[in-house]
Amino acid sequence: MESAEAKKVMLSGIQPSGELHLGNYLGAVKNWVALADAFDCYYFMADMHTITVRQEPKELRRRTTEQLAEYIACGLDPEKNTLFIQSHVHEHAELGWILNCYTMFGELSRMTQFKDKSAKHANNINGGLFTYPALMAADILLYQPDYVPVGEDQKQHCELTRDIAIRFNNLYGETFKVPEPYIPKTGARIMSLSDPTSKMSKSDPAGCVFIMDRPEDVARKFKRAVTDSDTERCVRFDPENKPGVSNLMNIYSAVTGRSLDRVEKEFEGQGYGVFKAAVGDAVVETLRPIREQAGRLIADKAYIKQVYTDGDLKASRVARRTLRKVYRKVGFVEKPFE
Ligand code: ATP
Ligand code: LTN
Repeated sequence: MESAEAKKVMLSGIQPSGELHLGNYLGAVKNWVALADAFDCYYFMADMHTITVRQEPKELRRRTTEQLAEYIACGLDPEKNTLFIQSHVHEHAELGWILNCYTMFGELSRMTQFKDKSAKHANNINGGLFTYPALMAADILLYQPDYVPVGEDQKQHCELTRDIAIRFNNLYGETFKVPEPYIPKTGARIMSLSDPTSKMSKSDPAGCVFIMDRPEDVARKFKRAVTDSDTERCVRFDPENKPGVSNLMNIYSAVTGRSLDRVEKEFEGQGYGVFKAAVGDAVVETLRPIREQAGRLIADKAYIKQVYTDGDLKASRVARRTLRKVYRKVGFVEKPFE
């Protein structure tokens, strides 16, 4: 039998900056669930990243524990996955500082997420927003993962993490495993239902379907989804010329597991109205059990606390080991007492 030590390691995180949405689920969490048996998995609430944009403290606290309940409701079993809160494991901040010193100004300046967020929050372009990728590299490298399952938009940060790890290893000898991003074939980039040329995001509630939305709201959002103004009016996958319909096909394919070809055949000769209603129904049925289970778990505060307490213990043990090695390599004097 394969021992836990021999399993490959997976790690990922999501910022509790808003409610979990369909893009987060299809681009990230759904794949985490599928991989739980084959890998040693670590998933966390990236609350330290979240404060790079101003938050209401009470809301951040609520969303962090609710996000954990939603992870579990999506199928992440706490017995099989280490689920924790980033700020509980202080090694993230400590390694984050060190990796800041091995990350170049030019590299940070090229990050698309920094450019997007600094345009969106022009009155608060703080240092944390800029150095965010060094903290993300620390989040990852502390756990020596093989893969980082994320949506398409995080590929650039994962590549920078690899560059930082390689740079450090070249200077000090093998210290970090160099991880690879793990990006799904369908669902890696779900677009907004109100503007299919921009990605579905928490900051655009109209075009965003939240995991906790009521079924009638999910159905309504799909009925109102922007389709394309071409004269053809048929369900065909063509992201360039038919971004609205192609996005809905991608969503339908991801939730039903049917191929895009099969989806095209299924709706042959049907109008957009029928198609949009069918996608809405399929998403409602996918989200229904998740929403119901999340509701129950959110109410069970003692259980949620137990899960993040256990997660903290396990994650801290692993993180401490890597950080100790890094402190030694960079030349810090060993602390006499732990
Ligand atoms: P924000 O709206 O603040 O930019 P977000 O909705 O992009 O946030 P994140 O916390 O940044 O959410 O992302 C969490 C995970 O979900 C990441 O792995 C990211 O790649 C994935 N993800 C986010 N949006 C989408 C999307 N529209 N399609 C597919 N995956 C997505
Ligand atoms: N940057 C990510 C969230 C995130 C993350 C990570 C993802 C923070 N640390 C480590 C994977 C691994 C985002 O904004 N979606």
